[in-house]
Amino acid sequence: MVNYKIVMVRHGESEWNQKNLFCGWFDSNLSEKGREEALSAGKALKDANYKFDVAYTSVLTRAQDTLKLILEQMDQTDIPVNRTWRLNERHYGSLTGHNKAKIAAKYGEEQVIIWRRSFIALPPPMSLQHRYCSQIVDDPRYKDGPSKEEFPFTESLEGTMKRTLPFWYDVIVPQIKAGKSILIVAHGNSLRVIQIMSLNFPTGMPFVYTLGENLKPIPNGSLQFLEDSEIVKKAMDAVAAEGKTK
Ligand code: DG2
Repeated sequence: MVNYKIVMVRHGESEWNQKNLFCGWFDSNLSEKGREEALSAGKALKDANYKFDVAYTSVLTRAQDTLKLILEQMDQTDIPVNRTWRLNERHYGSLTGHNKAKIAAKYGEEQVIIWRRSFIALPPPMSLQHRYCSQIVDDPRYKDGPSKEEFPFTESLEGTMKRTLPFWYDVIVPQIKAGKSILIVAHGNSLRVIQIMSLNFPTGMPFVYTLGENLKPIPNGSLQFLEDSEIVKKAMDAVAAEGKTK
């Protein structure tokens, strides 16, 4: 059985993570703790003897700096690094820059859970008058995309998935299949949509999603099918093939 492995890392703690602010497309820097986290991620990967052929990241500084620190720590700064807005964090709309706890106090915790984790819920869009709007929209890093029509002013997880998965399938999957060793450094939600939404869940096969303390998925093997892995793979391949012409 062919196993494909890919290493994914959420960036180190940003200054806005530290302040508990909705960040989205705002370009927050890494905090000191975030830089340390990136260095220890690099050390762990180096100790585990990972050797990468290529790396992918978003156009946001917190992800790029994390990747840079990881590669420096691994003595692998010579590999190609590709940056794309498609791996950006989901756009948090008008919530950007607001404290998550204060927003929960104002609108209720339930509503904040919906805004953060529902697949379809859209945070209210960022208005042109929003404090951070022009800083984001006029940022020259977006001169090559997204287009004016695609440029988001808020995003649901579904919207994030729709702009992230084309990059996953068109660029990353062929590299994985070609046997390349790949590192992706991105964001909580852009990684979430890749990991979960790109799975072709087969019908009628129970899987166990193990949640640790605080109801967060455990880092290793959080998603396990009860069925034998060979059978699961066949079923997933069949689901993936449903959308093909032949
Ligand atoms: C966080 C994620 O994004 O927030 O935008 O605030 O991964 O870039 O730090 P990241 C943000 P939650 O969806 O976990 O609230």
